[in-house]
Amino acid sequence: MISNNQTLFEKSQQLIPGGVNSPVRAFRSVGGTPVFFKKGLGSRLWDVDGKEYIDYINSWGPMIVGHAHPDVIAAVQAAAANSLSFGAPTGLELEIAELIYKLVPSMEQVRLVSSGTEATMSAIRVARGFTGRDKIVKFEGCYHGHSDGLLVKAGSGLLTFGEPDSGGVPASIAAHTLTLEYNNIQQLHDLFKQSGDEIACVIIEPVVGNMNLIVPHMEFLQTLRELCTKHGTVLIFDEVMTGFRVALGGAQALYNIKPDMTTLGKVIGGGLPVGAFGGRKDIMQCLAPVGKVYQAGTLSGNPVAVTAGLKTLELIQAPDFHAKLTAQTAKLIDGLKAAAFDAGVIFNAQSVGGMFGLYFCEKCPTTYHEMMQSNKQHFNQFFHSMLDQGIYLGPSAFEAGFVSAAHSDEDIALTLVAAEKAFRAIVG
Ligand code: HOZ
Repeated sequence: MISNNQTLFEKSQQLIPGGVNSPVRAFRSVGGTPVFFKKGLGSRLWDVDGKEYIDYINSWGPMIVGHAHPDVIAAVQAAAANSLSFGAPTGLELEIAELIYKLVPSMEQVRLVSSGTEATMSAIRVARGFTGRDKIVKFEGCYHGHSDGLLVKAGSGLLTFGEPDSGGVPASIAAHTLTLEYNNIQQLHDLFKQSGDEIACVIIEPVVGNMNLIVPHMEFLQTLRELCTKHGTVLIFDEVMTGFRVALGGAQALYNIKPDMTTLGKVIGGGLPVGAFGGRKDIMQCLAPVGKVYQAGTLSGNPVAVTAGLKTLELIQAPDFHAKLTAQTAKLIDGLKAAAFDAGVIFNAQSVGGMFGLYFCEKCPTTYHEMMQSNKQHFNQFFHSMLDQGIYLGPSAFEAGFVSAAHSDEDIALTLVAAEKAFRAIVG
């Protein structure tokens, strides 16, 4: 029987490259037909064929309070009635800047943009303007959006398709990007010894969510902080994914490391397009119109999007919000590990706050190379069995998963019943 999903996908491919507006969504890595959604509520989604799913993507992180939360929807509706955009300042922007500073105190000044890609791209420009240096450092398998200089040995969709470097990026631009192995302290020392004083900034996902989930070693983050300080290099924490999700104050609060700059996205917009970058005031003062580093955007600080973000940030400040989210995510992970063990499947999993990683290998990976050891074929079998049973996971072995505050005990229990069946199918 031809489904609406299939029909829409076939038609979309005629007009939209690959039928999707962001590559991972095309299911190329796992095979099959992408799901076209029409409705979400709380932890659940419904596709165009009317099938219901428990959602563990949550729009790749933003839907931390669940889909269509009534308070968020009401706030957005009220804001929309006052115009969708002004292209001029509003009090809402000051309100969110104050709130960001309160929750993430390293962000002494902040500028709002419309996506995580814009946030990281702009943060790097400011860091270069501030230091007068060109070289930047990133880590293999980390993904910081799709600006040219950051598509070097990158994660997310590039890993999904097995090509960590993108076409269309001039070699002369990529040449300014140096790439090190995540969690490798020796490589940090070696690079900074050799060219520390030429490095404008180091950008890092303090918990990686774009080559599946990778947790940092404390000593690695501490060494990075020390070396950046010693060499006058701007340390940028890309907290687009981890911000407000692994803890209220993000990964920098969780690990007690203060970056010079931070980039935000996802949760900060509550599902509408918002990004932000900010940090030390002396660095941020390099931005136009105060300083010489140019950056701009017609929809930056959009009142409706900022309202969704403000309401979401208000909701996640409820007492124990993150403790409950963390516990619920851990319950899912513990249950999955037990189910895999019972079925005799080589599997591991871990979570940080409301983010989790699933690995079809013995140990939780700590680097890109270890992550590549995960059995992709087993992941794909698991993914499709879960999807058939109405559990929606990221369609790639290299993406992290996300739990929301709307995920109930019943959701977790249903997920684990499905997982038992999915693991058993793997061993046949
Ligand atoms: N880059 C996102 C996952 N890490 C995927 C974005 C999307 O397809 O919406």
